[in-house]
Amino acid sequence: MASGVSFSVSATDGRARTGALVTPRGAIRTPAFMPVGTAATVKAMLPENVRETGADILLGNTYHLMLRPGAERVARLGGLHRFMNWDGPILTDSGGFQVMSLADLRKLTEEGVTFRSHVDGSKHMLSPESSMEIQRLLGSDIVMCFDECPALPAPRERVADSMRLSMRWAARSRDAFGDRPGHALFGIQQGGLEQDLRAESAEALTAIGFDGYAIGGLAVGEGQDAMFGVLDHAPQMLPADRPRYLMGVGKPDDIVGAVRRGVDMFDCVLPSRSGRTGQALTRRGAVNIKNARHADDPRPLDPDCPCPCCRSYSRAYLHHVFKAGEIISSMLMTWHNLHYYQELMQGLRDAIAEERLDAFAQGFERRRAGGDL
Ligand code: PRF
Ligand code: ZN
Repeated sequence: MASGVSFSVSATDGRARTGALVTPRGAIRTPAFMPVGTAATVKAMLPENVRETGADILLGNTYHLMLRPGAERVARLGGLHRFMNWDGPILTDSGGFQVMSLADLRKLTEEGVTFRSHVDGSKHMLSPESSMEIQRLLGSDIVMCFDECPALPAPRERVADSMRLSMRWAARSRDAFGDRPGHALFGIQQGGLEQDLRAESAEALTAIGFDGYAIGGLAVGEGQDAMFGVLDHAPQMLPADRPRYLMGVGKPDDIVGAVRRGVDMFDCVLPSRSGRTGQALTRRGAVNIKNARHADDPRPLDPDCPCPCCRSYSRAYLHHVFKAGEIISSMLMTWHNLHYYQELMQGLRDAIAEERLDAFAQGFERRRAGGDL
């Protein structure tokens, strides 16, 4: 591993692991959920409040920050941590995946990808080399390789060609990253739903050698059964002594299923985005605060949740401020959702440490199936 960064597994339960990824900016307890701070903010939350929900690390995005405010500017202002007032670790995604989903007029070549900004139409280029440089300027603690990922379903030949391009880009990312003590570089496995392509990708990445390994190319339209089918094998293909990160996942039940299959790290916009659109995620499933049945309900979202939203505000109030378009609606709902995710991760970590993950997962399912109060 890069000097100054270490990963240790302290307990296992079946394929699930708990431990810590330690960086100079702090330890990341695993399994970990990383709130998404795309544009140098976890929307509607102060960074100190994100920390209070129990988050050890945030995710930032190369694509968004290179376009606005620009990586050079962030570097001049002291780096992303100082810029956004978050002193814990930050993982940055490399940009390729976001270019493919957000940018206009994309052109993909062996060299990289050219595209027009979705913000102002300006023309840009990203390559393994420029992505490593931007993530260095941002001051990212965990840098992701530059990769490419087709939406599923896709023909096998398209998935194979894309995976092999991503593996050539992984080698170029490794070379361009160089040796940066205290900073980690993660490779990204691709290969769609094809087990042999996943294995080929894992071998290519392991031969290059990374500080951690992501599983990319999932949660792109294949559905949970297909995703779990891949996760029945993919994590085991990656080195057991390195963290495994499932990118862009997921719903609470996706996370529980992936942890049971050996995944250590997650990120997803779901808790923050759904907080802004009026959906609360609770141990009894999703609650749509827009629903008229909440208008006179004096109870909190979840009576057992100790978050500031549930401690002090009723469903009736949350319904009202959502309907009125008040900013506090996004703040309170996001706080609850992020708190719920972090509490779920702590529950998973404790259950693994005490070798009772099966019972934990059963209780998790039972409460969800029971439904909202
Ligand atoms: N690659 C990168 N970022 C990602 C993904 C990927 O495959 C995904 C897929 N779920 C989300 N974010 N670089
Ligand atoms: Zn709450």
